[in-house]
Amino acid sequence: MSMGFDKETFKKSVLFNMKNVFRKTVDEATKEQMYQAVAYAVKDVIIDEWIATHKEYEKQDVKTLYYLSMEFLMGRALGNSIISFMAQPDVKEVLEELGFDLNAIEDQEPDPALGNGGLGRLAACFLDSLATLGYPAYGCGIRYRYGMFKQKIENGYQVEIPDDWLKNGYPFEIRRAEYATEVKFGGYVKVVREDGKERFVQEGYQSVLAVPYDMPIIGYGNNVVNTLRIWDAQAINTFSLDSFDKGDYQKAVEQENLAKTIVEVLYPNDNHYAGKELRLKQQYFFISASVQRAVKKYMENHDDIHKFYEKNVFQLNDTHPTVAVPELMRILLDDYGLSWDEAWEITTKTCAYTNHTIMSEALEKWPIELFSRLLPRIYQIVEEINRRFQQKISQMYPGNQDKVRKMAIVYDGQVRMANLAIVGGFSVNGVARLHTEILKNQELKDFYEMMPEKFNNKTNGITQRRFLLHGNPLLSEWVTKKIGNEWITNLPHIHRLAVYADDPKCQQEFMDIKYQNKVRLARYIKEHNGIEVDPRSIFDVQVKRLHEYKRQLMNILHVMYLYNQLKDNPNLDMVPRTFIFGAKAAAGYRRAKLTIKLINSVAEVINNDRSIGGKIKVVFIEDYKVSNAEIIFAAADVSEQISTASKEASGTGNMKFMLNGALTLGTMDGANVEIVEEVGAENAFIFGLTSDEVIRYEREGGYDPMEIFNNNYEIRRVLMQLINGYYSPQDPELFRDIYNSLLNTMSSDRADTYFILKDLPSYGEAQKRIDQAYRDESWWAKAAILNVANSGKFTSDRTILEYVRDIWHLEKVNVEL
Ligand code: NBY
Repeated sequence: MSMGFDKETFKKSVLFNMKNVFRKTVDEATKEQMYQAVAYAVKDVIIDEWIATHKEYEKQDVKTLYYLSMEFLMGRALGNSIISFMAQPDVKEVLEELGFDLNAIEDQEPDPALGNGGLGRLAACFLDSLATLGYPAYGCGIRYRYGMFKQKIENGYQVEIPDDWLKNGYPFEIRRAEYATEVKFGGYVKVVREDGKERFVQEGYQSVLAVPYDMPIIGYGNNVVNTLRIWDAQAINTFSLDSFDKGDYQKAVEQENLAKTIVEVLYPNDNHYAGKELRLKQQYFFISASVQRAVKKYMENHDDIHKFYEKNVFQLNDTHPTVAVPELMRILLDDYGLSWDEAWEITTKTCAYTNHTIMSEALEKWPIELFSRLLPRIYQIVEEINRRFQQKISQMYPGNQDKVRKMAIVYDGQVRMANLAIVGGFSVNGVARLHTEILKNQELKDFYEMMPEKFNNKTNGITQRRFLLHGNPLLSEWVTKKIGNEWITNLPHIHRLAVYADDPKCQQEFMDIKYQNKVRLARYIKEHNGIEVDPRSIFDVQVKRLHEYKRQLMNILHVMYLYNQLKDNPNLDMVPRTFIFGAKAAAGYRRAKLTIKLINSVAEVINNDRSIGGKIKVVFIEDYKVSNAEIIFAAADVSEQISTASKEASGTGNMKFMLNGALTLGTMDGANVEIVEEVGAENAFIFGLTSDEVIRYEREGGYDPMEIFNNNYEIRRVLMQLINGYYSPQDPELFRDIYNSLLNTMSSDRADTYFILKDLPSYGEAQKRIDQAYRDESWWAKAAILNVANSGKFTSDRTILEYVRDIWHLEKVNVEL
């Protein structure tokens, strides 16, 4: 138990906060008020540790990581915090004594959803591991007024509802007005000559005030509390008579608007670059504020800016924070008067870049017209970085214009952010072994040849504290009963479970727990979707963002195929199956939204057909998010990880399922490769083209889906049902676009870009193997236990230790109270 916690003190604190915040006693309080009072009481518990942690960092003059990310998909803080100071049973008791149920209180918290999907959630897992391992780190991001939209399904269609997560205030955050910082946009650059030297000054600009809010990141049982710092924007000189008089009325209003719009909303695209001006403003806004603050903080306790990199490291979470490179250069050149070479050495020793995708539509490229207008001084610096880099290319590859064309930072009227991130830092990493190899050998081949020493792999991980300890209390207790609790901070220890995999009693216990978790999910589905599902059926789950490369479409086409088989033969011998989907589509991604409609249309027909004896059910869970994800992973039998090989950089959902004892049905893509390596191919269901095969086809201009359409009757039958009104009698043309995308005909893309028809037969075979395998309960239980037992590699603690060893070089800190 953490030293800061005492049950009676905690109870008093809840009562005190209830009175102080709401002017109420506990028996008058609503559940929402109770949640707030408990959250404030939690803050009371950790506040001294939070202060002590930062005192200790200062005292030891530690090197600090700044994890720069547009997204932090934190999920609820309350339950996780209570677990971190190891007082869950006590808090539960206190609440019971006050007449409340802890789960119901946790349910009152809005999910802070300042992220889209994998990339944002990875950032959140990393912060958890950093604090638990005791490493000095800040998460730096944006305090979006509206996070990831809430998804409603109406008539089978996705409807987006604004996520007003700050509506009732967020009790865990603290506003730090004392660190407010000005960020400048637009205007022009003036050259000032001072004692023989040129200085560059931005004039005629608009600016906003960046105001940070801090959230505590609580380490597990170690008194360490790190900080997630997210920036809000405020108008700088709220418009005064003064500026009105000077005729600056227009500008004052504009600045007011800029502040309001800049942090208004998270862009809901994942793996897709949209090129919106406001997005670039968001990027520079939080980066300028974070970098300015990091430099100031460093200079408060040091006198030599040249050694900045010895005490600071910036990790760029994808290219979105890449303006950190020219922004640090700007501060060093313009504010500290360093020479270019001095500034460049510091910058390139401070910055490191993580790549999360090879999808070409995700590559960030800003038109120089827009970039230079918004960030005139930054653009000059980028031009100079580019000029010097092009010179270097020419030296290394004399006369090779092709190399310049491919690697230049500014080219074809665009600033290429990935190239800038690679050149401006000392490290480039991919997020799974296969992904990093593809970067080195295909996408970033030229850079790898020129600077191989920068490239390294860091296979992603997840925090077992949230995704097992908090999300799956039954399994978590069972594991601890069998092997002790060391797995909580040392996941590879969970391998000790392997010896129980063959034990019939343990198998039974494991399957009972899985069953209870399925009952819990069934209850959730009944409550939220009004659909009855049978917890004795196989729970086959695909939850993740909706994207064509992730191939939810292949999954539902297979369901349509199975349904046809059942209609032909209602006595078909199959284990009842519940196909569970959960996915948000980017608001402007039409085909993804149509796929959601298709899934719901198929569900509607199948779930209401009594003739198939309930052998298949299809459920689309509304509003997939971190809080219901925890319930879903715990209840899954089958984990669908079926992306087109080479497209999913890593995946992290795959790891969460494995940790909860689901078997992977997947392609050899991303981290699936390493999952199979750990658990053994015999304990997973692998199918489909390999990444080499996909890449070869792509080089040759694709394959011919029409051949499959011609020769495979079952596939043809399914595809025809997309256009004959089978699932949309009122509008037979509804799914025409999906049909066309597979076969092609008119669209500009290659037909079946993601090899869905190509992989469908082998996917169907793998599904059959699952049906057979599940009938042998003992085999299944053994394989499931072995999945849990072999998940040790996939803790984000391991990932962080590798980043620390190879990139960040941080020292562990002990915090005593
Ligand atoms: O990052 C995901 C990858 O798809 C997944 O394979 C990997 O496991 C995960 C963590 O490394 N990428 C991802 O989630 N990307 C985004 O969410 C994203 C968001 C916005 C933009 C691009 C990508 N954007 O350009 O606006």
